[in-house]
Amino acid sequence: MPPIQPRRTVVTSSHWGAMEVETDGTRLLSARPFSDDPAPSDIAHILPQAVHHKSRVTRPSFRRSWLEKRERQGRGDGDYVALPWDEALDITAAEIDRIRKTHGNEAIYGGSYGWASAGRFHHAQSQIHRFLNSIGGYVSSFGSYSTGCAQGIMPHVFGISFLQYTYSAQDSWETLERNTETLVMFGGINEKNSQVSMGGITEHETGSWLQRFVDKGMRCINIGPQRSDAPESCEWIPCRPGSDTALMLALAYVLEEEGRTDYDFINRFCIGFDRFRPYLIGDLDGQPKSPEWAEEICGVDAEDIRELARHMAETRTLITVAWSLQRAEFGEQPYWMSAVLAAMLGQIGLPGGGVGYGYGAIGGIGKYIDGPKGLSLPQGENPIKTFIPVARVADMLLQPGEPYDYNGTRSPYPDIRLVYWAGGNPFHHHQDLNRLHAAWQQPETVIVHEPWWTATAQRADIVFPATTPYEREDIGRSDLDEYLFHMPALVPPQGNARDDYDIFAGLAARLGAQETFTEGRSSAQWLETLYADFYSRAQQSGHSVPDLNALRAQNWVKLPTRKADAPPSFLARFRADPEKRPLATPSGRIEIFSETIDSFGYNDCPGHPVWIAPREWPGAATEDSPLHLISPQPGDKLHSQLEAALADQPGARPETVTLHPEDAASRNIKTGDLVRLWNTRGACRARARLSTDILRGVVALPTGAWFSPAETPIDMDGNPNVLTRDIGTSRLGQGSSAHSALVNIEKLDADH
Ligand SMILES: Nc1nc2c(c(=O)[nH]1)N[C@H]1C(S)=C(S)[C@@H](COP(=O)(O)OP(=O)(O)OC[C@H]3O[C@@H](n4cnc5c(=O)[nH]c(N)nc54)[C@H](O)[C@@H]3O)O[C@H]1N2
Ligand SMILES: Nc1nc2c(c(=O)[nH]1)N[C@H]1C(S)=C(S)[C@@H](COP(=O)(O)OP(=O)(O)OC[C@H]3O[C@@H](n4cnc5c(=O)[nH]c(N)nc54)[C@H](O)[C@@H]3O)O[C@H]1N2
Ligand SMILES: [Mo]
Repeated sequence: MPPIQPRRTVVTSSHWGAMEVETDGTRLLSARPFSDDPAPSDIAHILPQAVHHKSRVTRPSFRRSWLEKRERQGRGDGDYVALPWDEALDITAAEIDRIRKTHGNEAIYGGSYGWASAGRFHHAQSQIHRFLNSIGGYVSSFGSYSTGCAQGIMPHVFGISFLQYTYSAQDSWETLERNTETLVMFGGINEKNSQVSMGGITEHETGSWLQRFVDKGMRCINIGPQRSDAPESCEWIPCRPGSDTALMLALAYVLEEEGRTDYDFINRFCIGFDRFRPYLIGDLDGQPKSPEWAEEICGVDAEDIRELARHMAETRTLITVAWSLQRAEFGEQPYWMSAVLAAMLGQIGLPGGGVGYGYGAIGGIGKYIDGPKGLSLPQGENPIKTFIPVARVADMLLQPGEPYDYNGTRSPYPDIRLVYWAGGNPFHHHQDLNRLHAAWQQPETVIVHEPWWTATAQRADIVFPATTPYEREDIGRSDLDEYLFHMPALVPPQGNARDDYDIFAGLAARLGAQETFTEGRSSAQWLETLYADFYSRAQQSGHSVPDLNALRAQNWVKLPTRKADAPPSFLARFRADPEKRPLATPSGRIEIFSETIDSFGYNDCPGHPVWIAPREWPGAATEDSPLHLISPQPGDKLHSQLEAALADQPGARPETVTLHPEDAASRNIKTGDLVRLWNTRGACRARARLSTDILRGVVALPTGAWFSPAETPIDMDGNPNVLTRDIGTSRLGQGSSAHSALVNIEKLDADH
């Protein structure tokens, strides 16, 4: 019997915020948000039920037909054999060794996308990459589902990586409050999404900033399919999804037509306007991109477009663009065009003006934090240089050896024999899951580390039970947050779960890579080493942080690293002196026309921004698929995490789909009705909710339900990714096109 410990409450960090977690040393008893958080997320409350849920993976498990006959077929059939750790690690190491010796490390896919958990040392992506590097390398992935397309296009436009732009080169909330007069938000700035920030967010404040902006008289305009993407006090211009580029072009057209383009700015700081202008005014294709032209496409009144363009030209205007706009077919275009529109307004580099991305995506964006850096596990070097754009995983598995285009390169997909995943749930996050299910039958072996029996774990040959952050010691820290946390183990590992680190160390030892992977350290020793490095770097940069033992005693500390005034951004410095501080683009300027992109010869992403109608969007609706599906992030959780316990709540599953009363009426659907959504790719159930806050012709079904196909086949819990299309945004960005999908919807009888 373990000694009975007194109840205690400990603060720990998570991607959705800090939590005060009560434990008796054996079980988590309750979890509530950190009391100093002014606008806490409610995600925490379900944590104890999730951690102790019956769907935890408790033992190393092998799919029976793989274990007995090495059969690939049957992934997802649920017949598993549990084995003791030593035997499980022996079998797994032998299989990894067989694959690397027979096919080379280029046959191992370790892209392993996913958010996993906060906590710096036990970060699953760093762990798996370090392990795979230590045994000879792996095929990796580039970019993210969040911003993969933007990461392709934006460096061509501004000469800086998109992540650097969005996380560290945008104006702070304080700067916006002082300077911005008009905030034009494509896709809104949604407080729901700002609950989350990778690596942790302790004080949530996005919602309160928007309220302050409105209160001080800033004009805040939400453009998009849902009113709920911004506070009610903001204006809403309903606009069809997928059509934003046309609206931006029309705004640009008005500037040009009315002599409001800032030619001083264009001539001094940009290149290629002369190549773009003939397209804009219609000299190139006979079609002026006028407000009347855009009205047909976007459903926005032409006079409203004119009025907005004038207002933007006359006031300090910040254009913000949600990441969702580039998670769609041709997502490069609204991103590029928003930059061109901002350039024509001439306010790029002025405080509170220009263009910003993802202010509503992640709670940390808009906070300027000047804190100590570091605290991540070194991943080593990957000798294998082959990678894929992250969202092309099913294409890779289905088409080994086939060439594909990406950002000016053409390469064959590698021939993958082993898929290794830790810290992500592709059967939640990938598009067209029925297609992924078929692709998943290709590799010889699939290995997954998971705390829970997710749909991905259920499709692996080998499943290792991983601990959650509440079962191990770690440090919580994010560059976008001013807090530092000691995250102690609150309960013992559940079942026979092990830390990812210990699983990899066990495999590395059997594969002759023990020293390379562990450097002779236990996880406790790694934590000491990483923290000591962080501590001395902090000292050097003039930041005072407690040493590890002091942090352990204090549990958490708030560092004085929040600054209202960020130093001038790279764009402000460029504006001040474009000759001395040119951008890192080929021209040294903002590229309205890019010779580089033009030279790729892509008709799905030509040399300047253009409107191209997606294959699936409201304008292409048919009788069979009359409605446009958007699949936003869920408000009550992070992706598919904690789903096991959430799904147990009465009425929680299937997931709720929001639709307009007029779309519902013709189908006799009422709020609370069970419905079926379908298209040629798949079908799922959902629970209807009627709202006039969504554009007619659009339905919104959040992500996050575990893929749960029944025989019919219909996904029972409502995962939108059985409906979404698995195509790249274009040959340039090859991002996920999750938000471009047409569907049908009908009422289901209650017994379905
Ligand atoms: N249709 C549609 N699809 C989308 C999107 C969309 O907008 N529409 N958005 C996309 C975006 S932006 C993203 S980021 C993805 C998110 O997709 P994912 O990041 O894959 O989603 P998560 O549910 O966070 O998956 C993390 C998994 O890691 C597990 N885990 C947690 N901690 C640990 C740990 O310590 N060790 C191990 N081994 N596992 C752990 C969790 O149980 C969970 O199953 O979804 C994408 N999918
Ligand atoms: N609570 C919670 N917050 C999260 C997450 C979570 O899982 N849960 N995930 C986090 C992650 S990983 C990411 S990447 C970010 C993503 O952040 P975003 O990409 O901003 O999030 P989405 O929810 O996909 O989209 C936001 C809104 O964009 C609108 N939209 C969709 N298509 C279009 C379009 O074509 N045009 C216009 N104008 N609007 C459109 C939709 O109405 C949608 O509600 O969110 C993060 N925040
Ligand atoms: Mo994301």
